[in-house]
Amino acid sequence: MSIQWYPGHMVKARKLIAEAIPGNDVLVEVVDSRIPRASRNPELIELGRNKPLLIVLSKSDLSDPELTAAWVHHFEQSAARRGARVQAVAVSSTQQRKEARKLVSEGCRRLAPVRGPSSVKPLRALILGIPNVGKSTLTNLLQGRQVAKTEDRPGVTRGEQKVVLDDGTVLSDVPGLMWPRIEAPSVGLSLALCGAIPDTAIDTEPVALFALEILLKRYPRRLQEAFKLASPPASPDEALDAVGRKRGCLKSGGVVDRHKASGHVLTAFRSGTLGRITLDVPPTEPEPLLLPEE
Ligand SMILES: Nc1nc2c(ncn2[C@@H]2O[C@H](COP(=O)(O)OP(=O)(O)OP(=O)(O)O)[C@@H](O)[C@H]2O)c(=O)[nH]1
Ligand SMILES: [Mg+2]
Repeated sequence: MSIQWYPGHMVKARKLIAEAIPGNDVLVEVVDSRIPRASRNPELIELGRNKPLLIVLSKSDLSDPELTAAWVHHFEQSAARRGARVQAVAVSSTQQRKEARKLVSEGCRRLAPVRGPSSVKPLRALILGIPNVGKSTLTNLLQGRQVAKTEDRPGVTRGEQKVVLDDGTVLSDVPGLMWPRIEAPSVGLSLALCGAIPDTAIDTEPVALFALEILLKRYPRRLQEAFKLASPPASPDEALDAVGRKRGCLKSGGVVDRHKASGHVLTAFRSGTLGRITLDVPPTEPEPLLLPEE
């Protein structure tokens, strides 16, 4: 099944971002650390091709720490092989502001050494990425107070918001940008599962089945424990029915309400109840990821 979500405001967002890129020294691309491959927008990669890039893996409190470290390594290795000006760091909103500030500002300084505190010109960084990955949350974390509106739904930020940090860095938070055609079904499902596409734009059952398939393969005990299932389900379908029965999602005649059961699976995944999970596994070899070239 294919999942697409490209509402009208995305066209405006794309134009705004394309116009903002040239005026910045570094692009800070926020990707969801649970899906570092699926949450990279190919259009943003293309638009930012000639700019130094700091890849920030967000929501690292929700992803598998070992795989997050492996992704950071992978991005930097792939970039080093191609002589690309790319750095990668992982952050979380649960982190201390000082620590996040240090990671991001050191990454930016390595990418644009002629800007910033030692220069008369302040560093200008544009925070971009797909919707709901935590761009505005990162802006607030770096600023140390709530300056940008955040909410747990995609499409919250609608315009550009500039913030000046106390070291003079000018940060711009912009709307999240999706791309018009998501080719791989697994990418659409991953984006929906991680909340980058609103539940109102999708059928939640295939998304829950996708999550259950991964859980059964890679984390079967966690699934059993989180939903207190007596025995390990044999298939995603069986798992969804078992979750529905456990959570009392029954229609008349005792039939499981699979839509309601799907909601429980999605909530458990997104809230971290199922533990720290990374859906995208990094390649073992550096791959020719789309990155800017020196
Ligand atoms: N657990 C966890 N949640 C986070 C983290 N960062 C952001 N969030 C949550 O993710 C949701 C989206 O955050 P936003 O900062 O609004 O995302 P955004 O990328 O600005 O979204 P748009 O403006 O819609 O493009 C909010 O509910 C945040 O609280 C994080 O590090 N950990
Ligand atoms: Mg935002």
